[in-house]
Amino acid sequence: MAETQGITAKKDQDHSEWFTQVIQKAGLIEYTDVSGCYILRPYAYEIWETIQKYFDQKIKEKGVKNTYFPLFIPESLLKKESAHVAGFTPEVAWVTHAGEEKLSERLAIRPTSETIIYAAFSKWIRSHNDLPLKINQWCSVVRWEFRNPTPFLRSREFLWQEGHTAYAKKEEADAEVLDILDLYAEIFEELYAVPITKGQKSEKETFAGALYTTSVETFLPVGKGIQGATSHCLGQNFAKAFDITFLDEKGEKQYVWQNSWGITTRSIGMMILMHGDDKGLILPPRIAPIQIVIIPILFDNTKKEVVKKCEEIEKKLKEYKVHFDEREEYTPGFKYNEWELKGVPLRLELGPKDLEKKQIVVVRRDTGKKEFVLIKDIEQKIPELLEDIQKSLFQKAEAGIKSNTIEVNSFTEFKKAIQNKKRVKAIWCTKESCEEKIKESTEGAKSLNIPFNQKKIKGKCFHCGEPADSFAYFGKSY
Ligand code: 86X
Repeated sequence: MAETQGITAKKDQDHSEWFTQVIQKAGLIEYTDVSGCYILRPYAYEIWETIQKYFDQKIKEKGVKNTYFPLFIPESLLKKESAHVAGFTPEVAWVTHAGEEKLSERLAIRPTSETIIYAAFSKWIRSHNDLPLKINQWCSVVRWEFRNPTPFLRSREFLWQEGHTAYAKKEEADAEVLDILDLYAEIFEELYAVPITKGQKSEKETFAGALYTTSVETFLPVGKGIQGATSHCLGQNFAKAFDITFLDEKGEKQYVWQNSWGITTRSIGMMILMHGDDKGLILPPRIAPIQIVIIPILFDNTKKEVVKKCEEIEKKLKEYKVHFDEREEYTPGFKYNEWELKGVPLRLELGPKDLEKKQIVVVRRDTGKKEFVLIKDIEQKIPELLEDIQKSLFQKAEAGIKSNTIEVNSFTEFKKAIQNKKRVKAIWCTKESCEEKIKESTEGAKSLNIPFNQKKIKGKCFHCGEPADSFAYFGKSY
């Protein structure tokens, strides 16, 4: 079993090799013959299902309905709102033929579905009674990236949800943008145990079709910023391009206010990069497909009793995702390594000596800490431990981000901090022209976002010296 061999690369020395080994050996990803396209094996897909289930329920509570739109978008439709598509066209994959027959019009494989969805919105929305309209779809999209593809982080096909909504009033749309952003923040912080910063994207990083773009961002131990999810207020840009209008209470024709928002399977990659170590994955209990693994220490003369006790314990823990590893062809030590590699939060070991003492050995994946727990206490002790692991993973990540963040006052300090792979906090004008210059002279440092959680200040931009009223985070990024 190739996937059960240990990780030979170190996370902080040979980072990308480490990532490649972890995702394959832990059984998350299989490569295929198409560059940039990867198999999400059940162990990865189960994580995505947990995210789906959580988010799906939350948006349904807000009145969002799921739909499914076609994969193919006719070229003329994709290019209708040209402003937002212009920069992206090199990434679009096209279907040109059916069999040997050339199609009369090329069909894009959806890179995102604004155009096809808003063409339908313009048919469905007539009066204020048709609003708000809130739909979502879970699907895959294709963006033919040319930068080196990486599973989860930059794949040519990936899974996501895309939410698309239309409102009569701008204030309603504004409120939803932040509501959805809060849900994304919850996914990262509560499920993935990944601390994020909520904020607004700079002019340069705003989606071209949007009035403004908000995001959740984190900063990884390798020294790179990464966007977790985005929630856009599209204003009336698409409404005007696709003629999405309604008659208000006074019978006057108005354009709708729209939002779109999405989270992708990239989020799984962020979690892996945040928590993993030299032994492999470390999965937070709330998203782990297996939360507890039970490993029996088997000897011929005590096997029956030990297995029986393990099965009893498995039953006691049926509220959790438990796996009893009964395989006899592997040693306990081999199994420990394998489940560590797969990131299972808790390992329970039980042998004849433990049986005598009516106890079980419990080992945490995150700290490696081992303790003996009386079997009668496990129903009380296990949930405490799982919660503690969830919490400490978050706290450790948070401390890491904090220690990797530097506040600067000048561009000289800024460049030095970027070189040292830090997240940089700086008072900034937020202008596109300023960001372009920063990017050029730092080999690609970008703003992450402008955090919402800050007070307006009267200051000067660290780079151009123009008046600035807020700080932003910057970094090299994924
Ligand atoms: C931007 C905007 C938006 C719904 C989201 O961020 C969340 C979910 N959509 C997506 N975007 C594009 O519009 C786009 C368009 C084309 Cl044609 C493309 F090839 C790539 C794209 N990438 C991103």
